[in-house]
Amino acid sequence: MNEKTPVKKRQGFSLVELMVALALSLLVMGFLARLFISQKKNYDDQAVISEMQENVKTGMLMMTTELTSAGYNPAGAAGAGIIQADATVLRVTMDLNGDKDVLDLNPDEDVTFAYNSANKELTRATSGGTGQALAGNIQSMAFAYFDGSGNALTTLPLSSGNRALVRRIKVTITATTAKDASKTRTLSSDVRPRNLGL
Ligand SMILES: [Ca+2]
Ligand SMILES: [Ca+2]
Repeated sequence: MNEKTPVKKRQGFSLVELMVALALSLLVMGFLARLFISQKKNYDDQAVISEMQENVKTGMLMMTTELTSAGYNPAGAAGAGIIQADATVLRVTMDLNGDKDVLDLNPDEDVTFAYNSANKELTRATSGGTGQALAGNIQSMAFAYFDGSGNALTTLPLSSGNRALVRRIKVTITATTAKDASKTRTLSSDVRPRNLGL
């Protein structure tokens, strides 16, 4: 029996093997670290985007719900309707309590939605007062107006004659994140105030 060969085979790792093993594990660790960082960034981005979408969806829903009642005029004597219609300002009235005026608050009968470009906010004001923020981090907001045949009424602000023709309002909002202005989401919604033109 030659005992030298088995002894040699039982030797531990050579320095070269150790170096190779170390290099490989460093590569694997580096890869895993990069994977983890990119996963975490994806997750953070998603969280920021969902927060942004919630913010803009909530603001949009509150606005469109209220706009649906524009022109509500059950007593036929309040003169309710669209008071101001511009690209970034929309003021509407409605006689929600049916007492022949549009002056009452809570529920508010005279509401203005506007885009505040300085603060990047969608605002809501009552009775022509100061707007309060409904949603922040809004990069842009635009109202578009259409008549009963679907034709766009494009001369803004609309004249009183054109305001009376409005049957559909399209709201488009582009929101961004506070952290990163390059991430945006655009949301559009159509409102057909059912009392306009009645
Ligand atoms: Ca009223
Ligand atoms: Ca009243």
